[in-house]
Amino acid sequence: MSTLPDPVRVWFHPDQLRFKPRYEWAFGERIDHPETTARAESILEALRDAPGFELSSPDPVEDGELRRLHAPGLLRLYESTRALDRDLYPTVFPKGEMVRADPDNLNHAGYWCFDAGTPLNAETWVAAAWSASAAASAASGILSGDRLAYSLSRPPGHHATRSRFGGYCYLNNAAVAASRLRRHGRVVVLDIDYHHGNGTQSLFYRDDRVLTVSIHGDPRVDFPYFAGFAEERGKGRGEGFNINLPLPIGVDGQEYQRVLRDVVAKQIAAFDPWAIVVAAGLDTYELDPVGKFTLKTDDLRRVGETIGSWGLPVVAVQEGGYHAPHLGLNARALLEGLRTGQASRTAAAK
Ligand code: Q9C
Ligand code: ZN
Repeated sequence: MSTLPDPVRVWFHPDQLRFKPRYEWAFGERIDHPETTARAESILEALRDAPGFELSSPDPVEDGELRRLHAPGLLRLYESTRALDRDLYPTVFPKGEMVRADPDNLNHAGYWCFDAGTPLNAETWVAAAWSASAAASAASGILSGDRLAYSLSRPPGHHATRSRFGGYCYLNNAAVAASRLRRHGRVVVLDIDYHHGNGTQSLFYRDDRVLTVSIHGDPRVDFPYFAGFAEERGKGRGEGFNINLPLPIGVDGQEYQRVLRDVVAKQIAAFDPWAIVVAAGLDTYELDPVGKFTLKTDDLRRVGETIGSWGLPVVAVQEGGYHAPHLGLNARALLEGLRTGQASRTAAAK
């Protein structure tokens, strides 16, 4: 008897489209902001037409759940941004010396920010909160038996730390998903975005129940510059439970696949998790204007197949990916790959 697999739920809320960052600063130049609403629209269009996907509206994540990951001051600042009548780019970033920062004073926003590419306006908070809610609902889908769930998170999340936003990220969506899953056992966050997932790394750095693995462009030459080195392996009981795999620019699909199969697969198998969160950045794509790897759409499909073949439930949380015209096709390829990989594993087990 053959049955069709259940459709993959695509978690998304239309209010995620309300936030429209217009520009960012890159090496002194004002450039169009890469993190556009066209990205999410490209993905929605590609998955709407594809068989096997079903659009679902998330439940709002509660403040208490966000507070277990993010500092009260950061969340309070986001509340304050609702009064903004313009885009705010922090320009003063006080460091560790004695500073008293007031989250009700938007002139102090730089205290909770680490770069100049991540503006705040009156729509930031609503979009970011739904983006995190989508990840939370996707994780809950896994808890009630889904084998694969996709959070169309936008704005992205993996650069957001406990108390700072940056890298186009405000709330750490993948960490929200991982936290829901971690109550039920060991969880891996595998970050395949082109950029190092510094926020996710820092949130679980002392945690031995969440293994964080990030494959990314060498941070000596690419954002976030200050983290993502192989020597960062975790602290305290979390020592050994953070793995960074920085790769040179120009890496292609074959080399990427080799890292996944020869290095990542073994580390994850040794950790023996019950579920995996994929921080699913697609800025490793050859035409991406921000990332500097050269993966093709079929390489992204194979990345999905490899991860799916590990036989674990998967929450894929959208991160970067800035070539909007092909972003939907790439998301679809990754997700179809994940499903094919999972099916091959199920078939082999029978
Ligand atoms: N012109 C994510 O992919 N800015 N964030 C680089 C580019 C920072 C990327 C300058 C890139 C952050 C989620
Ligand atoms: Zn990225």
